[in-house]
Amino acid sequence: MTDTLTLTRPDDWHLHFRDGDMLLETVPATAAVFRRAIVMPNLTPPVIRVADAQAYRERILAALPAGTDFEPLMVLYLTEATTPADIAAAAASGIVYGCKLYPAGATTNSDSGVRDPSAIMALYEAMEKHGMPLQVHGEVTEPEIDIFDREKLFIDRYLLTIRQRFPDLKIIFEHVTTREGVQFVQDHDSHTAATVTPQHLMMNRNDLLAGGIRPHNYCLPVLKRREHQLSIQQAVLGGDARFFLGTDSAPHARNKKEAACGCAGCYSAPAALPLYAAFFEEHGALSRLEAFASHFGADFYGLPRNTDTVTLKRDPWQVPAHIHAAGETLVPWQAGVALQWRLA
Ligand code: OTD
Ligand code: ZN
Ligand code: ZN
Repeated sequence: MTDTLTLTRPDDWHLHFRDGDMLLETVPATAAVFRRAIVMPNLTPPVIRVADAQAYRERILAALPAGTDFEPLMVLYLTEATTPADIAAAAASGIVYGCKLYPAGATTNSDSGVRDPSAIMALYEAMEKHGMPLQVHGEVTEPEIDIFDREKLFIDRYLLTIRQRFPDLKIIFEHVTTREGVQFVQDHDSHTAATVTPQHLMMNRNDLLAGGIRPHNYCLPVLKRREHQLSIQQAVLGGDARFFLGTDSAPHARNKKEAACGCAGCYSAPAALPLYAAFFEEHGALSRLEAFASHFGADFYGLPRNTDTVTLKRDPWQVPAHIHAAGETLVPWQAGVALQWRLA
């Protein structure tokens, strides 16, 4: 049995750091493991212009422990007021690595997003021209559409057209949750990829709803049926390079999650790599972890792979029951669960 595992240092291709004092928790937690992260822009107010991204980047860097070489990869939040000139400025900035499409109302702080994703063709065109990747939250938002069908409908209604009209645009289908999402990525070329969260790999909707409602497993897009989980697992375990690590780690205070109307989001950063390692090991595929965590994402974004390494040791530990941060209590995802792998 392998007892140490040394990997190229991984990157997190989808992450929510939040802002203010919370950065003192989230930034060190991620930088302890990951060399880079795609930093989601859904703050209040959102990160819309290059100047917002620059200022947010500085706040993140200021929260780094001394001697850490973590690099935040910033993202602009597309709104109905975003212009092709904003995209050009982002491309020229050297700090922006993508633009995020939030259908208005789809997830936390998405109210400033786009009501009609087919009404911003000029932005996709500018992104294609400037080599700016498009990160997509792929769900329709009409209240009458069943929440379990929203991802598939988004693909049919919007994404296939965008994919066809802008063949050179890099599209990342963020936090894929359905068989149809997996299929969409697999049906297209090397310009189409998906990030995969630990919760959508390791869980299905029974883990949210059977035997009691479990608010700490509630995230958006919501966990789906087991058959969808299996198709995500199959793509990842098969070593398909278009599927790579993106935790979607998204902390909310405990009282906001354990509530009558609980917030969506799993704070997975404190245990992210050991959690993914547990999944790969459980499926006899530990040798596939490195490419998923450390190679495929960088290759897709056209960035160099990291040259340093991290080491995991087989040394059982428990995900902490709670973490105090910014005057709040956070319950990390999988709190109390015993994990075999620990960062050396
Ligand atoms: N999903 N929570 C959040 C974002 C993500 O859709 C997402 O990317 C959040 O709290 O920011 C969540 O459940
Ligand atoms: Zn999302
Ligand atoms: Zn997210």
